Amino acid sequence: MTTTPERTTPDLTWLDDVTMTELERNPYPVYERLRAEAPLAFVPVLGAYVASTPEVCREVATSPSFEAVITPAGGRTFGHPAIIGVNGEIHDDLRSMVEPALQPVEVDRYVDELVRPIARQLLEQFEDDGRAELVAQFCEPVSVRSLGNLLGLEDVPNDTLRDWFARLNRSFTNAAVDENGEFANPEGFEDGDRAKAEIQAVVDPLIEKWTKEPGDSAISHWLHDGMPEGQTRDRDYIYPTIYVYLLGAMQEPGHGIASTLVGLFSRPEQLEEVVDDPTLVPRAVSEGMRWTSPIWSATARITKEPVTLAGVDLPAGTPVMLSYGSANHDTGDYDAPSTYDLHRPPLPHLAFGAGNHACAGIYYANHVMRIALEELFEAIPNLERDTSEDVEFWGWGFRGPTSLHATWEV
Ligand code: 261
Repeated sequence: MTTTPERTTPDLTWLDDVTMTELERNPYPVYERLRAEAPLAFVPVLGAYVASTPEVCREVATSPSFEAVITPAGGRTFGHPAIIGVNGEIHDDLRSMVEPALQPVEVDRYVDELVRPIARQLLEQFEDDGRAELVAQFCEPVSVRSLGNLLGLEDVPNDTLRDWFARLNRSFTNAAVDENGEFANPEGFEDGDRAKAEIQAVVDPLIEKWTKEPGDSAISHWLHDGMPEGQTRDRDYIYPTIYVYLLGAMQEPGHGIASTLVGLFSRPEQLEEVVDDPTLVPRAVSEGMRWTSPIWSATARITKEPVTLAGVDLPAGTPVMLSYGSANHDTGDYDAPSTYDLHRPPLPHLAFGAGNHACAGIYYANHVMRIALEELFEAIPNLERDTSEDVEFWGWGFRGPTSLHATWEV
């Protein structure tokens, strides 16, 4: 007698107890279990399927049976047409709108003279203090001031740009749903709505100015480039993509810088190597992006037709969330993935996504993070983590340290 091997459906009832707060505090234990038991699984609190391994994330992001869709809370926050959630001609147009300023030859032309003086000026404000909270005093300001100036928001203060990304973030990731699939915390979108009203009060007049008189800011180019003579893109058409920038592009280089620093602080001998040899900074950043991926689980795709993937039958029109931050901790690809290690084999990771919606700002962001860390290590080579203060990471959609206290001898 022979026994036929049976495919056992894993018991995933434990997923019913997963809460948004738990995922935001520390998503790794839940996702470790998902990767082992069900790399494509319906997560009740999210009301959606989640892809948690590199293989399944890559397949969902690159398969012609899927196309882009914005997450429900993301769509509630940004509206339509946001570049991350559209397809076909609108996506082609929005990519052609944002890409010119992000082309490597173009970035190489401006990025050093944009970012280095900003980093230098921030460092001057605290390098003689012997201590700093680096997230608020360095990582976030470098990120928002650099992109703010590129976009044409020179007159918007750092703290305003930081406040905007934080409020858009909380709205965009207000993902919890109830048993009927309705948003569990609808009031969680209200502050994002107020932030958008404040943003429009500042950006509308700039759009009016640049519509009449084109400037050299990125947003002015978004209005005019590729349009027939005398025509501009409508403000309602570009606002959702402005919000994409004011959240992700403003916030994530700061997360990347801060996470890389926390990773290096966890390996003091590796921090010393990087300080002694700044050519190692790009590797340090790449490992930081793998170790704590800033865009941890904020994008999605939807099936265009019935699809069977990882043993799961998905009807047409099924959204799947891409948990790249989990994929980047897969033990199939990485030894001891929760350890920061500058010297691990430099395998590609998924922190910038994959497929036709992969990050358009990858080249720009990597240079911003590199230049910021070069200037920090040059100014303060004897930087240490202040171990009297805890480092707490937060976020499921977007993830990074909430603060990072450092000290040094002056
Ligand atoms: C610039 C990338 O910004 C985002 C990416 C994914 C989700 C939301 C974002 O604002």
